Amino acid sequence: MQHFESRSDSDLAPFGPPPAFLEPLPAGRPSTARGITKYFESRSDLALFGAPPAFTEPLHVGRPNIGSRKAFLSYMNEIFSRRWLSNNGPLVQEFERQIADFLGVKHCVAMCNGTVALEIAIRALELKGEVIMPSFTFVATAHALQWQEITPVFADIDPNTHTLDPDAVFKMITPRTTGIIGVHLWGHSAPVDELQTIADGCGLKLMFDAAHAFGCSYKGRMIGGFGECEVFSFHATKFFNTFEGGAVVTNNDDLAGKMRLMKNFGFSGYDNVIYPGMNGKMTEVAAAMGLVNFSAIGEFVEANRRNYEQYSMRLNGIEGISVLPYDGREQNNYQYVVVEVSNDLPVSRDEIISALQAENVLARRYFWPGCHNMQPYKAFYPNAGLMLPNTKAVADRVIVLPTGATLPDSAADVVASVIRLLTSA
Ligand code: T4K
Repeated sequence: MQHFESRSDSDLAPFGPPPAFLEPLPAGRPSTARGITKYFESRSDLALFGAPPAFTEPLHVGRPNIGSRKAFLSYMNEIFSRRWLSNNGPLVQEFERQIADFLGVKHCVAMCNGTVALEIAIRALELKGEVIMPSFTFVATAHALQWQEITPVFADIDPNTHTLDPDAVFKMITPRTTGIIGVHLWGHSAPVDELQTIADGCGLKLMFDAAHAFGCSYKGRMIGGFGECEVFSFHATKFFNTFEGGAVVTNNDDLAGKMRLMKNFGFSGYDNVIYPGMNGKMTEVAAAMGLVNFSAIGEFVEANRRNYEQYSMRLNGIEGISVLPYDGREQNNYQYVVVEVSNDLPVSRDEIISALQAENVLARRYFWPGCHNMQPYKAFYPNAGLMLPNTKAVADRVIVLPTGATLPDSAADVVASVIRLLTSA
């Protein structure tokens, strides 16, 4: 087995950069592998060793789900006729109403992306000093704090759920701590009740980065109504997208009012600025995309669920490989198919990714190596890793696989065949 010493991203695509995903694609699903079972009989059948790739087009993690083009184009005509493109237009207002209803919350404040939504929520909650969060998340969670000169303090995760470990959170509290940001990673809820108990007991504010968790529930209630507020991302790569977009949802009237001001420069009516603010507004085009996609989320969930079940069925039988399970008692969007690779295998996680990428299955190692190993956090807090053994272990063993409505049926077979070949001694 070939070993790759370097861990840079370019090494993970041994045949050069993947073809651009922005190329116009033919209608329908990407072409499928040829005769999968027969095709992968020996290692020489792997693209890593020179065989043609299993898929002629790249299968991306985060390939956007797109609802009715016709409905979207009809919204575009409406927008052009109305000549109202941004600044709390009618489509944004309708989008906010539908999302708040769906989540069962009082307020949805739509924004231009999830990161700005996080920044505004953090600011509106008046967090300062130190805020505890997981290191095992997309770096935007940490940046939203650091951007406002608040210190992100990284607490370790539970290796079984990949979300914050409440005991670890408790240990990181100091007199400077003002809040906790739980992350519902992969759409799996953070330990909401336990974090709320800690927050209440220590006088801290609790909010959630729910970027991955639109359409998911915690103890039967939709994620969105927990903590002081919850923040969604509607980025193109999310299960439900508005091209770029985000929202803060909350049941707190004052907080919602404050955030509405903050996302619009602090304007309260013409020429009247009553608050420091920025530009966090969602456009009408984004809201139109949101409305169209919102009406298709049932189909998106169904496609993701099918892919997750296929992957689980094919992969869970392979020694040392397991798919992180979704809790069937909850509502899930199944957007992240997360595979864990045991350290005991004769092949490393990164070698598996290289082999999959060679087949045009562009698997990712989210969220390696953890925020604490990225700049500026690595320089600011060089010893943070000492408190994060589970973060390191999980970040080193995770692979995220492509899913979504356009995934070919054969993807799970290909991935399983490749991994089976690599892991057989
Ligand atoms: N909190 C959490 C926990 C998050 O995961 C995120 C975002 C945020 C906060 C911040 O929310 P936003 O401000 O983004 O709304 C991607 C996304 O850009 C990012 O939104 C997302 N998390 C993160 C998990 O994934 P990258 O750096 O991995 O993006 P990139 O360009 O490598 O694209 C990901 C994959 O998607 C690639 O395989 C290509 C494919 N893709 C991408 C786009 C944009 C497509 O097939 N079509 C597309 O249009 O961050």
